Amino acid sequence: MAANTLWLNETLPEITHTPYETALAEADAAVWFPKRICLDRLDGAGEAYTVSETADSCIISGNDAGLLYGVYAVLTAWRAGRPIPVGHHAPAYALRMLNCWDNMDGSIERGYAGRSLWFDHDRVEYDPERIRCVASSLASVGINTVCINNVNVHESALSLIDGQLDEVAKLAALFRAYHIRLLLSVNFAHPYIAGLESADPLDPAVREWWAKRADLVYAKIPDLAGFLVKADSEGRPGPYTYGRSHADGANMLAEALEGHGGVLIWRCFVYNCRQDWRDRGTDRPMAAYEHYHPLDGQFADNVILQVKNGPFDFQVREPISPLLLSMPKTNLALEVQLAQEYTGQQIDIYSMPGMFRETWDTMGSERIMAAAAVSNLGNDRNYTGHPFASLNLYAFGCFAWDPASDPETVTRDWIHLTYPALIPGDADRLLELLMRSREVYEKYTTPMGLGWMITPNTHYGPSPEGYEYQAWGTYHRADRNAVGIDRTRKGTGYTAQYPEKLQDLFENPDTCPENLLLFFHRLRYDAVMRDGRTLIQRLYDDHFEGAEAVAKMAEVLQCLPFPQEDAQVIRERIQAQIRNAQEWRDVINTYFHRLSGVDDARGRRIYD
Ligand code: GCW
Repeated sequence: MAANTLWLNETLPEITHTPYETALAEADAAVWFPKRICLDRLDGAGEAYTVSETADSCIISGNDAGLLYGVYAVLTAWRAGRPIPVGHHAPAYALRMLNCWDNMDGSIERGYAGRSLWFDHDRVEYDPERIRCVASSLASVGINTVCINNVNVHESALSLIDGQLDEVAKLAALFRAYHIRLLLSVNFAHPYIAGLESADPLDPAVREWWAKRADLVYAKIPDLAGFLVKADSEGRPGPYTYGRSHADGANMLAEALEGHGGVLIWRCFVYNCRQDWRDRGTDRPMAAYEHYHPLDGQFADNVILQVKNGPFDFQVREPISPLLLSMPKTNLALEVQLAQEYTGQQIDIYSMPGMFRETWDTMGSERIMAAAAVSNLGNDRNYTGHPFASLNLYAFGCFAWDPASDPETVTRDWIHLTYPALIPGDADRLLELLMRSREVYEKYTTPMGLGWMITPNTHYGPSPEGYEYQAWGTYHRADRNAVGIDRTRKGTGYTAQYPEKLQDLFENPDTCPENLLLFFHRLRYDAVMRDGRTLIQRLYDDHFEGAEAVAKMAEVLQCLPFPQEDAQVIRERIQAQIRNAQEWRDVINTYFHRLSGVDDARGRRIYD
């Protein structure tokens, strides 16, 4: 089967100079660039490149990876109708990672684009053409690391660093052609499962086991980026079993990798997932900070703590995780989720460039040295389920390379690359639709940072009390008068985890950003919002407006000439999104109407 591409038509075949030049020539470089494109390799390292218009050598880098990125940048600019990016370009982070939650049986945890591209039948299995296409697309936006297996490392995945190493090494070679290194999720209890008496990180036998395992792995894959670990989280094993700290656990694994130049990435998604809903003394968003802040400075140099962008779990809107702002002596990686687990599952349209802008704007920490994204890829024909979902992957790459990226430019470029045949007016309409899509989804689901009214487990569609009496720590505690949890210093004390400026901002309902009001505050339905409406009216209005906006999106999409294969998927999915938005609107409005007894001031239909 001929492989489809993501946003670029060119899948560059190899990594030597000549094919780059050929690819550029074939892309009709002369049209936009008066000279032959030459590539010049200087001595040196690093992924940076320089594009110059004056010298004979137009793309210069000290490294083949830099040349590759330079070529793609020039191609992208050309396709997007922008001037070529003359100047010096260096990535903000050395590690720009995709985390795939692929299982060995071919399923993908929270995957919405089909099955795994590289696992099936408990083995490594793939179509090399499709791997090349994906790798080439990832490289075109500078992604240089791919974790191929789920952070929940089930028994069958233990073989990835054992019996199936040769297969993993072959896959690594395919990615390597595009300067992408693999990363592997490992199970903290692996030595114990393999027959040792424990997995205690301070047990010398355990340390030795991991050191040997790392030697074996690196003998086959010398450029492996390292290991990724989810420990003591949602039932996964970890150092707490042995009364050890997460620094003990991470450092032990880091030591095994150090001699090979590998990094140990340790996820900070740790919280009590067996909470009693009656317990008001535990506030889940506080957990990561409570676990890790006291350990600041205790991690080895080749450990990176990977922190989700928000303190909960990839809700439609969350404030920045305070942990990202409070670990001055620890290497950190930001983790975002492209897989639209809570954000429409690649059926509903939800573009993330705006969210990336906000995240990077509030983060600004010098300790962030890597960016990771939970993948939205699968083996669907178009790789991302909804063709528009590939924008999020594209945008992640852009922001991970350059956190100063502009959401509109990124979205516009992606449109030009993906749908080159759209005339300018149509491209503008698509741009506007995509740029607004997050806000629209937010309105018909859970506006103002409320979150967690989603159907448990599947995480698609409304269920206002689905999580209310469960053990996950995800409560809104709506009653007949009010909704939300007071997370100020007078409440759970969560705001105190932020640096002073943000603390003050969030603490006060008058200064708290409106789109986060119900994340930080418990408000009465008759509370008056900044524009004079009551909270309850605002809830009704947002849900009506959100659903209406989806209907309008459908009208716009109907008029845009997409290529046939995409057109059908887009048509089907917008119809599903319309139904989803109506369901959210009606269920949530009815829920609040029944609780509060307050009618919609505009007399619209609320079902009772
Ligand atoms: O949001 C939760 C998901 C789990 C996921 C977990 C995590 C991989 O529902 O499916 O497990 O986050 O990030 O580890």
